[in-house]
Amino acid sequence: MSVTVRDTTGAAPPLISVFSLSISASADLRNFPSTSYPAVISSPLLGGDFGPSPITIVSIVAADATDLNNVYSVDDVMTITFSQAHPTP
Ligand SMILES: [Ca+2]
Repeated sequence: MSVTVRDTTGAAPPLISVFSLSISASADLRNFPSTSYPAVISSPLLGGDFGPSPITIVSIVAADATDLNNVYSVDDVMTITFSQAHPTP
């Protein structure tokens, strides 16, 4: 069985190495013709990946607005621009 995601509206993404599935007896999953008790199953953790990220780094710009020296120092700012919006950790 495979499940293809058609609409992710309102859903949180399943996390690789965290997400798993369970089937409870109330689902009444059995062989056919039915000779077994309902299956009670827990899957291993989700493996694989959802494809490579399309996000790239467009630029990295250093700035020193406070002491205006030409060395890496306190309060220097590096601005990293990505190719698209992304969730922040
Ligand atoms: Ca500096």
